Amino acid sequence: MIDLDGDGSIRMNLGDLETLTTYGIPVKVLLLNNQGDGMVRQWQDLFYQNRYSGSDKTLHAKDFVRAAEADGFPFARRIERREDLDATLAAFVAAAGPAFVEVRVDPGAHIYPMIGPGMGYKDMITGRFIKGRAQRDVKVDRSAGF
Ligand SMILES: Cc1ncc(C[n+]2csc(CCOP(=O)(O)OP(=O)(O)O)c2C)c(N)n1
Ligand SMILES: [Mg+2]
Repeated sequence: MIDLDGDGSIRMNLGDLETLTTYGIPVKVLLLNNQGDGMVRQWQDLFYQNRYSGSDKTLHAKDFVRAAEADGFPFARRIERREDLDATLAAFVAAAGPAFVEVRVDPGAHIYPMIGPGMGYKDMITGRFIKGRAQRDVKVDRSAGF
C-alpha cells in the first residue's frame, strides 16, 4: 500500500508515522512537498491576485525525512533532483517494512482541470497544457513566475 500525501495533509496526522513502525505495518508514504497548501494557493493565484493567506509554508522549518527517521523508519529519503527519481523510487518500493520518501516539487505548479467558484462544467479551466473547449476568460496573473 502506498500513501500519496501532501505536505499540508501529512501535517494533520504526522503522529501516525509512529503507528506504522510500532506495529511493523509495511505502508509506503510518498510525500509530494510543494511547500504549501497548493490547492488553496491555486485559488489565491487565480481568483485573489496571488494574495496568499494561510497557504504558503515556505518559511516552515519541518524536515519531514528527519521526522520519519525519528519515528523509526528504516528507509527515509528525499528526492530533489529529477535524475534521482527512478532509482530512489525503485528502492522505496522494494524496501521491506514501512518506508518514507519526500519528493520536492515546484511550489508554483497548478493542477488542472478545475472548476472555479460560480462556474459550471462547461466553464472548466484546463490550464496551459490540457486542450479544452473554449474557456471563459479567467485572468491569470503569472507575475509569480509560472
Ligand atoms: C480535514 C481537512 N481540513 C482542511 C481541508 C481543506 N483543504 C483542502 S486541500 C488543502 C491543502 C492540502 O495541502 P497539501 O496536502 O500540501 O496538498 P497540495 O494541494 O499542496 O498538493 C486543504 C487545507 C480538508 N480538505 N480537510
Ligand atoms: Mg502541498
